[in-house]
Amino acid sequence: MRTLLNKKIPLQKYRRKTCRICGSSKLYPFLSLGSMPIPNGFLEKSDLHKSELHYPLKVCVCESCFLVQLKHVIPAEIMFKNYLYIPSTSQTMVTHFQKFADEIIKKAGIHKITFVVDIGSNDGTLLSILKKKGKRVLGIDPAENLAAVANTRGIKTMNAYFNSNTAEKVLRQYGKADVITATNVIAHIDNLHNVIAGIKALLQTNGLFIIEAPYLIDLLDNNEFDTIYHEHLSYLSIRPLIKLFDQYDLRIIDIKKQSIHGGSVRIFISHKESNHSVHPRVEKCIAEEKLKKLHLRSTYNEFARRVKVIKRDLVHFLKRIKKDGRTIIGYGASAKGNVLLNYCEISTDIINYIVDSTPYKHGKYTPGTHIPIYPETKIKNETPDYTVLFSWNFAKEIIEKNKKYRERGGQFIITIPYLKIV
Ligand code: JHZ
Repeated sequence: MRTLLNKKIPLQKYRRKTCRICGSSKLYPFLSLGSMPIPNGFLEKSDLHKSELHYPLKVCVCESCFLVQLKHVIPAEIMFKNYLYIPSTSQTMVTHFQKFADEIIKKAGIHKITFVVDIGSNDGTLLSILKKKGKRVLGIDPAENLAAVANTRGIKTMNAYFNSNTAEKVLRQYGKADVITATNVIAHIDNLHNVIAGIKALLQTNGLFIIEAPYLIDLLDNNEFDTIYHEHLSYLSIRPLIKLFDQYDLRIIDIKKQSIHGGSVRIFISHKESNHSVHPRVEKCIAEEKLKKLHLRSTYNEFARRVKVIKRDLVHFLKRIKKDGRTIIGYGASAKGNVLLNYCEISTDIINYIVDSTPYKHGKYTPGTHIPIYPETKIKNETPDYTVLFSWNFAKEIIEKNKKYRERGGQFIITIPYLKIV
């Protein structure tokens, strides 16, 4: 596969020299996945002959506060203005958000929550559940296409990036928020200080700021290297976040582990002066991070070594079965799938097509590797020998709904945490 690293890209300008939480310049790089297009940059057929901009994908750990982060920051407008990822096409995600909404409502019973603001509200999936339960809701999302979808569904959504200016606007128009949620969005934010200053201003005295994001320990333990991509600027763990919140007189009061997206954490944050008490789970989590040696270079070097082994084994296996005349397709045109494809240099010579449940992705092509994307129904009539599961995080749901494909002899290839055929 060609690497079209456009010489005009000012890489120097995109490089971060200091940690986004503590400002230290002690950033230890431990893995490079090469250069590739942004993984949600799906292409139209008419784009296929054009060159694509490839951006470096290097990850490092701050040796002062231990935040794992990307070395380069691609401008947010390139990645989020028009966004094709929506969680609502997955039943697992919808059920997850329903349970999350129930948890918020349960807390609401105690703390009289009425107004909920969701940052990175996407198409309004979480807020629509809360709205049905009688809460006043406001979404904030930078994607023009998704903010429009949410507003059409009746979920009031500001098309904006959340920061201290946006917080001021919300304050003026709607008043303070009882709950502010941010699911799968904190990792995407470069200027975390500006965002947390906005949270501090917008949150009620006894309000809750609730973050959910993939957890660094799961990423490392399960070799989830394909979740490392340009959108995800930080790979969250608890200790660096404590340092960040402390500067704004905010504190973590509880942490609940979630199985979603290969292992996530739901973190509850409040003002220090609030009447919330701190759950012992917070100390437990800190202890676990020490035990997992998240502060040592060797932890990251060992992870990088395993990533290279996964690439070698997967490429070797796919080439062998292809040579044997087997047909291979993919399932789930996910961002992480595009990282795997680009990093392993797997293209249409190996994968015929990918099926996906997101209508916005149908008829488009994967960035960098140009594999066509079709609706899931395509494998109702065809039985490719092998299907690579690019959305391994939804393996249960996808395998369950494709029972018949397996009965007809089709097999799934699971790549993460290690190569497995089912
Ligand atoms: P999925 C997203 O990453 C984007 P991605 C984002 N950057 C983020 O932070 C992480 O999530 C956490 C399809 N599918 O969720 C739908 C089926 O086709 O793994 C999606 O295109 N059939 C915000 O893009 C893709 O797979 C199904 O039955 O890596 C899943 O993408 C199901 C369940 C999914 O996220």
